[in-house]
Amino acid sequence: MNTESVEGRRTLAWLIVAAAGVRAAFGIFVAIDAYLKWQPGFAAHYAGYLQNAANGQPPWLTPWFHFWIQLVSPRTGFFILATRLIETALAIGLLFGIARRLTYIAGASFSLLIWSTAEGFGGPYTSGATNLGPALLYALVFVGAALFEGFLGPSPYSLDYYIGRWFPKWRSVAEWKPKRIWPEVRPAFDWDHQLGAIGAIIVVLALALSTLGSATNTSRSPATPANAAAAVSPLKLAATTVSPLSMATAGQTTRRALPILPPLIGDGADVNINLVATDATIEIVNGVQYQAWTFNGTVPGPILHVREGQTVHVKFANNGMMQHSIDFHAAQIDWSVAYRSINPGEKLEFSFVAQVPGVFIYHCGTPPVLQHIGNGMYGAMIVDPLKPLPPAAVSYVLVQGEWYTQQVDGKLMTGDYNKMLAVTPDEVVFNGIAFQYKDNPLQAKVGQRVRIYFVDAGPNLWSSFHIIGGIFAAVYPDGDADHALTGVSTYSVGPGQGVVFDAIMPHPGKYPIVDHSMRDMEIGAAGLLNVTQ
Ligand SMILES: [Cu+2]
Repeated sequence: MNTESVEGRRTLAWLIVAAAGVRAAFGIFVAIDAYLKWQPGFAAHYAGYLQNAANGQPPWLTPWFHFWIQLVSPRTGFFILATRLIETALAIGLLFGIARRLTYIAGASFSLLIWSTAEGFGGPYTSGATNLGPALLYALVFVGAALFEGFLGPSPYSLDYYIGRWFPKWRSVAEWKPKRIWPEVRPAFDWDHQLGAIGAIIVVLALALSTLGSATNTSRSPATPANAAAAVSPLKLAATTVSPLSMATAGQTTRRALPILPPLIGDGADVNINLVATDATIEIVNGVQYQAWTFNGTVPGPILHVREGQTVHVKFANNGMMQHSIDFHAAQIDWSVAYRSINPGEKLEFSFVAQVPGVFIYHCGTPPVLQHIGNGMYGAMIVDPLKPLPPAAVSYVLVQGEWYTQQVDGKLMTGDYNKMLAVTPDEVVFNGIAFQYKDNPLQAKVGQRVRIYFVDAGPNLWSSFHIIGGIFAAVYPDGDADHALTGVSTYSVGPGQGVVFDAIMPHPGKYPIVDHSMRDMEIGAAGLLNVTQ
């Protein structure tokens, strides 16, 4: 354009004002984002969001996400600080127009990195997702702003302009064409008009971006609590509303062995336990699979049965894809040593004396623990008391847990960390599979004492344990004979707690065993006790 004519100068001046307005408006967005990054919630959930993004991705992306998880997991502190500093620098660079060339390059690269790691590629590249993802939009805005300002040349609405006049070498980080002749500031119109224009551009962009943001967040599916939770999350993920229960195969559930209390691991003073953290695809309701993180390939992990006073020697190996650990509620031990996280391929050994009888959870304690328990890393340890409970004719072990899912493909699900945070489970289950004891009931005889060792693994919900048509003959909170309660119909078991329930059914029949929290019963926490003559 002819910048010598008054008309040409006026047009150029307007475009430079517009570019400054776009940059400042975007700077406000990035500044808000940077502020949120400095909040404690970001640090607390950083690893969870990264792993959440890795879930539900197509198989060809698996190596990329595993590379990042391996890189970031042992060094989350560094990556959290780096993210905070980069975002803050970007916000300052945009708002004040400092080192704009560097800011745009760093901003676009950083947004692409977020898009392809923490955000999980967003976009129509994963099952069930159609949104572009804010990180990709951010990258496009950085590129667009760079092109716009590169075309227009030096902008008097930037600190770069004044630093460059005082210290010319600065122009190489500030401008796309640093050799261009820097004009004197010759405003073609007064400051009132220019500031008014910048303000108007900021308002228009704010409205446009917020509309766009809400459109990309809600375009995929009808509103549900889970979607609402995902929409307010600082990082978007490709969650779907497909429920595993809605995809369950009709008909008889696969028959599995009933969860009968196994014999003691050993009779002597010492027992050995081998546990391996390993990824496994398991069934969570008839015909629907879930990519779980497990102990020894099952959810719950193996039932560990020992006796009060025995010394338990634990060998723990990590064959998973990220750090894991093991935490025994039956132990009294320096947790910072015994329960420390180990890397894939590493092993860990420790011993403890099972001094306190009862029924206890064991679980992975690697942050975010919510995600590790939520993905299936839990099990039950029973420590028989020296002063025995009344003899039972039959003993079962039920471990209650919750599944928070997103669809990978078809009837294959994976974990959804945002749902875990929002406590919106898709299933609440006994021993990993919804409704499995409806088709394959626990068995007892009339008048027999039937014992249920019960653990609520959570990770989040209390269980209000009840047998419909029955009153427990005894309830032993924590599984200790000295804690016996009688005449209890329904008893609360908190996340991480274990309780022993004794039932003696006076009449034959099929008695529902439920979590009396009705929602949880509807979504899987229901089975049957079949009492025969
Ligand atoms: Cu773990």
